[in-house]
Amino acid sequence: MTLTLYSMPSSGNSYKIRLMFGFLGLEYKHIGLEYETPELAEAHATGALPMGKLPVLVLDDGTPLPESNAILCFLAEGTPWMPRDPLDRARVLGWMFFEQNRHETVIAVRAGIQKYASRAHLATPERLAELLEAGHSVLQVMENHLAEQDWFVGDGPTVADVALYAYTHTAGPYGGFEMERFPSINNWLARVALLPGYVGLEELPE
Ligand SMILES: N[C@@H](CCC(=O)N[C@@H](CS)C(=O)NCC(=O)O)C(=O)O
Repeated sequence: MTLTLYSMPSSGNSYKIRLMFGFLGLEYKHIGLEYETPELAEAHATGALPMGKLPVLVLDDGTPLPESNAILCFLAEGTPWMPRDPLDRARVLGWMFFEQNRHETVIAVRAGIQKYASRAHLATPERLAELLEAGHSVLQVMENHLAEQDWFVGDGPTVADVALYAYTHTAGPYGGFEMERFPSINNWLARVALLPGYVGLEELPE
């Protein structure tokens, strides 16, 4: 099966999928579309992005699958990265919903409004302070959980770890969050980076 991934090189949501491909040791065709480029505008115009966002995984029959966490679940099905036990699967999904509802909307947003020129007007001192406080409370939820166990669900890494790793590992340098307050998160980040097949955010396929 030839899988094609439309991904944004600088985006954590897209990085999740590149990281998952690395951990699964799967080859894929990569089409990089960076923010605010004519190539991304063309992908929008031609309807290549069904929900209007990246990443999108395209199956070999041409079926497009959008939404990063849905793509993770699809790729991980039948592997140890997605538990078979119904309760553990639900726990994995719970952390992935947490990631999209409470984590990405704060941690990634604080980084994004400081990084992308077209969003700089959103980076007011009030908004940055609000996002800093909200981000620290989200990170504290993760810290409390990881103080008790090495991985988010069960005894090994799952797609919940992949989903949460993407924006957490840049929360300090890009988002300005005080990561020294979260030792269990830092130990978990180091554990993820040591897993076989790990690829960094900036390591794009040929
Ligand atoms: N919930 C979506 C969010 C995807 C998303 O927001 N993608 C952004 C980059 S992080 C994007 O495609 N931006 C380009 C655009 O809006 O044109 C997911 O997890 O896949």
